[in-house]
Amino acid sequence: MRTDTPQAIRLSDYRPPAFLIDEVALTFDLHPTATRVTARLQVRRNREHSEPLRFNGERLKPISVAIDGRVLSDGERTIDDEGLTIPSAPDAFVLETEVEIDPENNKALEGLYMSGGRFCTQCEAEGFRKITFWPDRPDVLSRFTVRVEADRSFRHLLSNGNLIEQGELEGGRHYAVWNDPFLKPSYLFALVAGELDVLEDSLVTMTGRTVELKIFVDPGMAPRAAYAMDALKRSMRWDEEAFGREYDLDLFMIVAVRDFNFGAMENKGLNIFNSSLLLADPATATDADFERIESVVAHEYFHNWTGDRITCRDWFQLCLKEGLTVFRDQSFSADMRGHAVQRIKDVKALRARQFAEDQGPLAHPVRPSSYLKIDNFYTATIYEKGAEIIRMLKILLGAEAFRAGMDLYFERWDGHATTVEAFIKCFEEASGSDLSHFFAWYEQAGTPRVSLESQYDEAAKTLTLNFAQETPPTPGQPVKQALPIPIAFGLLDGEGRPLRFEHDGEPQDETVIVLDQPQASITLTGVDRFPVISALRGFSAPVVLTTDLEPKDKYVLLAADPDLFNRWEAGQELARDLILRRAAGSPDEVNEERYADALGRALSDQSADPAFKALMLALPSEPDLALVMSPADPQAIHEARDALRTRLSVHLESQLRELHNGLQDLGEFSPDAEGAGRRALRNAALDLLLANPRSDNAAYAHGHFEAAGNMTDAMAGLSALMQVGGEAFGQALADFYERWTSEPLVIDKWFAVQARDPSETAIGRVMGLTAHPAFDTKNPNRLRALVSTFANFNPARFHDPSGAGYRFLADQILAVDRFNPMIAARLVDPLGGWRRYKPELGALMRAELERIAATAGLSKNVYELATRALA
Ligand code: 0A1
Ligand code: ZN
Repeated sequence: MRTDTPQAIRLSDYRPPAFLIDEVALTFDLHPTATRVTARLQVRRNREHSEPLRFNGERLKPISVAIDGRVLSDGERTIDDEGLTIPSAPDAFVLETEVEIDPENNKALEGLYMSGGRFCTQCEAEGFRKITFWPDRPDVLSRFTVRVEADRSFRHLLSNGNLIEQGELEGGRHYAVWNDPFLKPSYLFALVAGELDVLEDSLVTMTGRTVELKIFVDPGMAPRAAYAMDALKRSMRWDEEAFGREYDLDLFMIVAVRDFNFGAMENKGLNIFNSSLLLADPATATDADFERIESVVAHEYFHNWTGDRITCRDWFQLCLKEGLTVFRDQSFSADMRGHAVQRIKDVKALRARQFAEDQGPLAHPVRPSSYLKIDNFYTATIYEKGAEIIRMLKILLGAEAFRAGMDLYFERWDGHATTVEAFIKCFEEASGSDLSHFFAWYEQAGTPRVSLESQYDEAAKTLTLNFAQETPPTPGQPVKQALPIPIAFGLLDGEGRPLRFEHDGEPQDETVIVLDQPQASITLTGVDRFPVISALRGFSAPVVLTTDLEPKDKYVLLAADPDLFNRWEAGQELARDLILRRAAGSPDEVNEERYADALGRALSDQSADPAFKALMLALPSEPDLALVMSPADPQAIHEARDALRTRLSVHLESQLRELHNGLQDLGEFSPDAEGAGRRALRNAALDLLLANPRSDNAAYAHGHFEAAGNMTDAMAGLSALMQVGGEAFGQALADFYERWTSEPLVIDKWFAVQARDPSETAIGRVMGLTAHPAFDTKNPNRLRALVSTFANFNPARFHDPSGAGYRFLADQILAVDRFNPMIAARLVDPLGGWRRYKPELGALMRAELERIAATAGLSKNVYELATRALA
């Protein structure tokens, strides 16, 4: 157990920084185990106060501290575990510090560390304090000049901004000096040094400036950066067209590293990426990888305006840059890959991660009001729900006023660190609307439940819609207020034809109402036939909607709703109810046949996009089903879902085989939406085919695996063989491993597919894999491939009644916490839902959380999450 109770940081305690730094010159004398960092800061007291100077600094070996050229004595400054204090600092002065750090032994991967023999940095949120003494907070904005010196074997020496000088030094060393003309907070600082290959290109911006583009990767990997480069150019063009935002420096660089805690990082002019989100070719990456790369490259690039040029005043405002930037990358992906398909995928991810978070002990508002470790708040709520809020803002204001608000925000706040209030104020001013009520979306945690009941009056041709909303309590917020919820809807008749109606006397095909009270009732007129309501079209708000629609109405929507999101949603709801009935022991076989027929018709719709059909074919996931079953019984869900899959498979067999045979890639592989959509449908058909327990399954799956001409199909084959199990799967795994041993990103997939295996013997294999020579807990990608995949995507085995799955996860958390608290903390989440599960499982989960919380020497990161999960 921790003997000290870590102090919470509160939004209400925010004070402007006591000291500002206008300019900084940093010098890095790089050596793997002993790097010298010299910092020369132009410091000035901010406003009138007499506070001592207190800068952050952790794990720094101090060499010297000087003010205006005079070295301070021990009595004039103190240095403790958390930083440097100078009790009486002048009002304006030059502070020079020199420290030594040890990148080689930095396995927390924050600050300056080594990955694959190269130096690299990660400073968000609080890593810069592990590099030098600094007021490490996002509202201190400075101009950086950085000199990097290293052995010549570290061929490329990179930092933010423009290269202004480089040359040779004695003793086989060389140097480079970088200057970043833009003001930035320390968390956007970056440095990379090492032997790298580079892929180069350029882009002419909207005002005719040429920007050089460089992607640095492991030697030999440059061809695998081609897709990322293409995605970067499309992102840059899109930001000009959609938001009028042009890139500002003459150079934009991206570096791929193999050891990285998260996905990627938006450092000014020098993005650093987890190599899994940058490198791709058809042989080694799946369509899902290509899609992720496109979206993450866009996300980090878009941060240049929403994050870098305008940053957060404090970390409570994290959604200001993250929610907004996710909204921007989702809009980009929708333009690249199709709006309906993208929306469905985004909502699936939102529900799986954010709705789950909101239902558990870790629920928090999009703008939290206190934290122990900000690293723990890089959550689905801040990112994905944050994006939903922006999306609602656009729906409420309309595209034009939304754009005017964004323009005003860029104009007003460029070069500053600001707040969510200041952001919303721009939209109030640009649109003339009062958004004070809307602001509650940022401060209130929890997913609103909206119910809709309707009454049709055939004689009067009116339809009355009665809405009610309620948000369940979340930790620390027992009482909730009503939120403004935009609900887009339209009507269909019983034959699936769009049905016009009048709202406020205006004829409409579709409309949006804003539900801002606990209850509301609206009456539509001119409704000529009995209507089927298609509500919350496009998922116009992040809520759980329940309606009084009957299954027959949902079949109408499934067959014909012009809103493709709701067409998909109707299918999901029908399937969900069928699975839950089975899980409760009372299968509805008549409706299962009906559902299979409806799915068959949807699959034969020639006008539908294959990517959309692939989504239609996938049943709700087991974790999604666990969220709607109370208490959740993962084994029952697994069996019920499998049983429905078998039924569908038998019923649709000839159609599935036709899809599988007919959709083979003939020409060259293209990672675009169209090619990916065809492969997705073909592989979804294969997946379902395998649910039919036929004797030729092993041969069929093996045939697919052997014939695969790209990684997407190979992985689909391997997953299919996993369903078959036994010798066939074992042999394929062995062949796959042998073929790809020297490709770490592919070996990650090899670990992940085994972690997903729901068969009873799989848990032993997963545990055994931690002793495999290729397993490496220090590499976050490898750890995630095995441990996170197991805990998050293999509910049947993670929730094994023996408790072995929980124990395994807790052991991993404790082991990893000793060197990488950020990553260890991210593994706690699957145990957090313990209250939602069957009591016998919940008790076992809770016991593991208690064991974690009681461990001596726990990091603040894990301590915070384990104790919140138990509260
Ligand atoms: N700002 C990044 C996310 C990020 C945060 C912390 C990191 O350090 C471990 C890394 C990346 C983004 O939104 O992409
Ligand atoms: Zn981001």
